[in-house]
Amino acid sequence: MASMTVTRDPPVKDEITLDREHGLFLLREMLRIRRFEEKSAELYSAMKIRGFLHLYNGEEAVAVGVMQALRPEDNLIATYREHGQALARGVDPGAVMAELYGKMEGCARGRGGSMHLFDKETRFYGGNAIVGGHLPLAVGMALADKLRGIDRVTCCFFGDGAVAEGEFHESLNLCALWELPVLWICENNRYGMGTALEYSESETDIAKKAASYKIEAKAVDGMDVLAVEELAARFAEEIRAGKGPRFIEAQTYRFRAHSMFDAELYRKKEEVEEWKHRDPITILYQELDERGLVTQEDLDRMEAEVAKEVAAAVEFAENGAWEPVEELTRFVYSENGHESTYPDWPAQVTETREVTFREALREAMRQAMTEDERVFLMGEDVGRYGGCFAVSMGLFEEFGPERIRDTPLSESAFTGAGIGAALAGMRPIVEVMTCNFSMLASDQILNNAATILHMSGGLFNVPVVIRMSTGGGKQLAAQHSHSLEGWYAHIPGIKVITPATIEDFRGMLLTALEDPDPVLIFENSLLYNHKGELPADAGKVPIDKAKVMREGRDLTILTYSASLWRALEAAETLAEQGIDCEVIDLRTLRPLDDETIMASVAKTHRVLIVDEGWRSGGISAEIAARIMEQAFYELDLPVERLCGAEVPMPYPKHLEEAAMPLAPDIVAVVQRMVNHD
Ligand SMILES: Cc1ncc(C[n+]2csc(CCOP(=O)(O)OP(=O)(O)O)c2C)c(N)n1
Ligand SMILES: [Mg+2]
Repeated sequence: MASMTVTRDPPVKDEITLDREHGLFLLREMLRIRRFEEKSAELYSAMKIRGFLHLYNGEEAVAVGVMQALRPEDNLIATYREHGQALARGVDPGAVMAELYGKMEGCARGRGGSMHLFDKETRFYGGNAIVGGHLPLAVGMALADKLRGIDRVTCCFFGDGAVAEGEFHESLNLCALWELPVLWICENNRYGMGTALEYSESETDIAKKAASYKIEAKAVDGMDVLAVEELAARFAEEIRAGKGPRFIEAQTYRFRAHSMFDAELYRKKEEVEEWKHRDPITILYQELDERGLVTQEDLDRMEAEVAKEVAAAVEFAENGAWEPVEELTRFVYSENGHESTYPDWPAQVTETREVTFREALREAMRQAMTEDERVFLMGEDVGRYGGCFAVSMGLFEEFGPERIRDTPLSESAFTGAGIGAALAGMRPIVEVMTCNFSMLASDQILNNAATILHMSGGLFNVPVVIRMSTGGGKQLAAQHSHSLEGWYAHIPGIKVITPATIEDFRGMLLTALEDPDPVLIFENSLLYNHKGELPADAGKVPIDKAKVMREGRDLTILTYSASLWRALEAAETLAEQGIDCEVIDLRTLRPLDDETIMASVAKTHRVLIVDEGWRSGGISAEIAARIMEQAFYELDLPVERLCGAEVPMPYPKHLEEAAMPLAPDIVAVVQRMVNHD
């Protein structure tokens, strides 16, 4: 384990072998970023570039210095102030400028803009604009490499502002705990927008904070490219030697405003001027000059070359095309569909055996891990404890701690790590104990998993599977019992599936793992103990189709998850009274299978939606609206909804039951609807 020392001694400059060629290269790299950005500011004023534009002027030595330590096969992930990193990494300046313009030729097809530069060839994973939100992704990318034995460094840039975010602390802990090959670069430019570090941190020594997680951490003069390069190279080497993560606090300063909207009321002009005396470009020029390695002519020639390069980038962007509006919804989901690995559910079931839904799910995970070495399970207590609902019981002993990974309580970090590992080519299954807890990871799910494919213009997909329990009925009160699947179904970019049968508990997971995009699986905790007949050769099932579970002619009940069994029970009671209900298991809330729903509406002309989730703005409202839009004239009476009561779930049994749509409630509503005629 790395020692936790914070060292601050300046690098021994004389020991840095600096030849003319390399010195001029570094100078040119910084100049290139500086001139590119000055031009960007000009183009912003000319309204060619819009949105937020965060410039890097003053901080160039950090990106340029660090980049010298990286190899082509290394990963890079950065914040929204990332033009410098992208250019220094070798992303084509024309593609960067076109991205700033929002043109199709941009490095993210114009979908990301200045804050979201992506590039596959240079392994540049954004451009991320949620402060601290990309740190868990770096953890996951490095985890993917460690699991596969790939020798690669993941380098993650972020600002001092991120240090106050929970994701910083969760990520550093996870990274240090698992000894992952991440080079963390904190660009401490002393401000997070207009808030100086001393107004946001009780401890302003950032390297010290990193060291408290047992990560070897060092502060460096971020205005001195040679110092940054020297430290980054040493740290990268140590990471490659298997010594775990390293952390650099690069002390720097931005010369311009936070973004183009910033009036800079929070700092004095004199302060900025003072820092400009420490301009990284001047510092390097002087250093080279002292060593007799540079001349004014060199600088003039460089300026001319850079000006030409920037002009060419602008011309490229100017000549670029706008994405046709018809392409608007491209890259919300991958276009290459499933890569089929697992056999389908057998058409004709011959031999079966009775197992619980929990066991069926466990078998699916076992099969996936046996057949695909990219699959691993990660979450709180999934290993040594066996899973809080005992779903993964025994898998730890079978597959070991690398593939059945117990995580610290850090929903955001481990869910984000799953997303990062998926980005890097793994097929992680992330288990979140309950959907209530998933709210702590909602940033990762909503802002990362659901957006990256689209934001990167189709470059990077996220094949992660996130499982979580849902639903009430166990007297677990208001922070363990909610049904939030409908809330997640609101989000484009993810798929939301809700297994209710043994086939689906077993087969949906396998299909989800083949899906190129993020899939959320909501498992009602009451169903884990259900038993069913599992075919000997059970395989995968579709995750985009609803299923008619009971044919009927008088009324359609649309439902999903545990409510399916209540609806089927109600249908039996109603059948005894001569009311013949059709019961449909929606199975998937996003995408909804409109075809199956509308076909049933056309058959029965009456619809009741049963949803354990809350009514207002819930999935039942969406379904009712779709029926109105697509099958209004088929209806004999208004669509009705039976939903969870709009209360935080209460603890006492009788109140909990009153808050959930149970079989007798369904019977009563159906009777009223049918007898209404
Ligand atoms: C989670 C989150 N909160 C707030 C913001 C708004 N915001 C954008 S940049 C920024 C300051 C971040 O400062 P720092 O991390 O130091 O990076 P710098 O801009 O200095 O490079 C804030 C508050 C955001 N993008 N994300
Ligand atoms: Mg800052």
